[in-house]
Amino acid sequence: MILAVTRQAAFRAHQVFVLCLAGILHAPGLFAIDFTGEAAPPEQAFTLWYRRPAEQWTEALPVGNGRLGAMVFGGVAGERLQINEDTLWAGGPYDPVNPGARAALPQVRQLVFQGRYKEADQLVSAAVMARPLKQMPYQTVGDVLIAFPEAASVEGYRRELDLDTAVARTSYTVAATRFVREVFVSPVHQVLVVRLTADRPRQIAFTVTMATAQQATVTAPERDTLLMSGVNTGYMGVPGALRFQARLRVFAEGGEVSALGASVNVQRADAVTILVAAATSYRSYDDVSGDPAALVAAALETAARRPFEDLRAAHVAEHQRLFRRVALDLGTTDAARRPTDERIRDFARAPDPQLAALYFQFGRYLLVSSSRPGTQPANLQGIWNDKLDPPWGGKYTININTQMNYWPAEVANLAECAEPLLRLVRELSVTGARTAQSMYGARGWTAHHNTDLWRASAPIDGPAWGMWPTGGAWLALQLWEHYEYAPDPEVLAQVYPLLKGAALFFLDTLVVEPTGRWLVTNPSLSPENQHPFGAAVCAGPTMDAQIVRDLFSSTIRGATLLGVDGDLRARLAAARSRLPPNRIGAQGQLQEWLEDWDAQAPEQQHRHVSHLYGFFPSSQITLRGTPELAAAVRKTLETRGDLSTGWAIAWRLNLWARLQDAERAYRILSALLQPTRTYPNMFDAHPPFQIDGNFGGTRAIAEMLMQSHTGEIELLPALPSAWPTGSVRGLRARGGFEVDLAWTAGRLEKVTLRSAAGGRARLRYADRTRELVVAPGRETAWDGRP
Ligand code: FUC
Repeated sequence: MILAVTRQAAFRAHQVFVLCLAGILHAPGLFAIDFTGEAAPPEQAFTLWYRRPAEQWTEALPVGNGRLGAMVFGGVAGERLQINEDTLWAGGPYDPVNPGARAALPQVRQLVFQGRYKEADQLVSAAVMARPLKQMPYQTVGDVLIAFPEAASVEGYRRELDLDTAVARTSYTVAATRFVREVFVSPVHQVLVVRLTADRPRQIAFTVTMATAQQATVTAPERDTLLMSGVNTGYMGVPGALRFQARLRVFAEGGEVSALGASVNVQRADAVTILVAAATSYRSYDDVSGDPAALVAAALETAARRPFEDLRAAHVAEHQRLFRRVALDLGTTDAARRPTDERIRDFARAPDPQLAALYFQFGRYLLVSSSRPGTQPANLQGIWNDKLDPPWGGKYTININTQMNYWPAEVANLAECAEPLLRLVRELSVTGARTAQSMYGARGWTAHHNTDLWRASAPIDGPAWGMWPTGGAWLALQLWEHYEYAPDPEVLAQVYPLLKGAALFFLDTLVVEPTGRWLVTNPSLSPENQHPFGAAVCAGPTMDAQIVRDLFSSTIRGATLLGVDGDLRARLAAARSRLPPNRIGAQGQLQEWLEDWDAQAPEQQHRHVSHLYGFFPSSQITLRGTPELAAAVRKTLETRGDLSTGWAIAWRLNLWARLQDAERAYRILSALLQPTRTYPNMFDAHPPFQIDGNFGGTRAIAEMLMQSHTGEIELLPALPSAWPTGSVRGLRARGGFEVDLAWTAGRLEKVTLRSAAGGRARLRYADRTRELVVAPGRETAWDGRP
């Protein structure tokens, strides 16, 4: 039976359904489910688990294959699977450059150099900002909702996410029948898979529907099939240009399957597999001619030919290929036997080193599940979002957040997961070349503080956020870092043109500041921080000089390695020598602006620590190389304070790890692992949810154990007393090395280095150094002794 459901009707039905579920699950009285008989902890230590279904979205468990994602609630009366597809964003291809920007910029520059910052801000606002002023948001597909028969009492309930298999599992007993429900999203077969089983025959019964707030219809074209078909929404005057489909099919073993309105009903089955595929018509940032109907039909057809066990085995094998590269043991206490939400609640009170290891592996799990070769990069929420207009649009904020998402990729041995970032930069270098030309009359390419699915690159939101031309350059530098970890000529050939384009933009737009000494960016800002003169817009903020210095240096190095662009190298070197240096201000701090304004800035504890970029993730400033500047970094960090929200704490944590202050770093990690900053499902709270803090925290734990930014591999540089004994296998260091470490009573026992290509490494442990030569494909060890 085919039944068309309007968007409103579907949404209303969805709301009623969710309300009913909420009522059944949580209302005391008639329909309240009594949870009795506590389930034991799962056997696999790297598992998130709970004794109650999720009520809030931030309690639900994320699964994903980089492209397709779901949040699993694990209810008993009903299951809610909130679905995402990584190309379902609002709008369509657009170019937001303000046509008046180029004419206005000379006057803006002049106002800035005259110190008339508020006027400069106003002119940027009136004539330079993008049209529209906002970029397109990332959106949810909708929900798959499964309603089960009433149960008054449930025994031995457990809901879990096994990070090692990437399978979410809900299990419980009702009336002497044990039910098990497994959910995963296969990177191999490109479908979401739900498997329902029971330990007695003919016990499985449910009704499944799909609901969405998108402009879509839900129909049941076959007795076992549901089809959601819709279009995305327009936003800020940019019309929606995408079509999308989600297609669901039910495969029952035994029992009866029938369509009932726009739902499928199953009675008396022994076991059931549900497959869900979703796709949009997005092909690339300038092409929306894809065929979502063909894509979902093909994915379902291919997956439907395989028995459930094969689908599961293929999924687990592909997940483990990446996930199992790193093993981390920081020690285990009794606390590790308790449910995850209780451990987060108590982390500051009782020793629970395994929770930090779980947080590290969860970060790796999230990267594998939200960013794989061929998918979109992980956005502000990875791929998980239940809204049409999520906080900050769920976009790519490139003045810290997107960069932080990829901070763990190299060191935590998931380099492939950074491929979507490489592609994003390549695409931005095309849209950003238009922006460079039409806004600035410059060569090369630029992107400001934000981008979206359509690779918009003009300044948005307002002068204090958007008027920052350095976001693209920072992204390009992450690709250089990718090369440093695996120095491969093919990677260099891909990355070099992107660096060169970013560098050309600055060669053309840097201007001499009024004293005639320095070449600076103007207009720009120190991300999102106001200086004392009523604006953020300024000339030559420290972070810009740091990023441009790194950019010129790596472009010169890349050109030298490739033996190209001799003239350009010379021009870049000359310009680099005129960039303002890192300077120490009157308070002993690292100066945030060209002049020493720091002590007068209105927000002394601002969440951004942009000018500390030079210390982390960059290595322009190092503990042993530039000790005075490193001391100034410390002073700035003291003023900024340890506590902020999610990602801002994670950045501080990485900085303290680089300062090699183990106990301070651990204290900040403890602040990150509190309920105010880590939700029960371990998602990072930058209230609400933002995934960057998870990734930043993961990188920081690696930085505490091993650092490789100075040309040496430093072993256990910030090992806190809370982790006296432990081991790690499979971290990666710059130069193409894999590193295993084992330590006891706070002292290194053994380091093992591996290298596919072979190489020479200089190791540092405490005050000792040692050179090791690793033969290609072999390993070499050191016990850390003289
Ligand atoms: C930056 C931050 C905000 C938020 C946003 C997505 O602009 O300053 O706190 O994280 O990105």
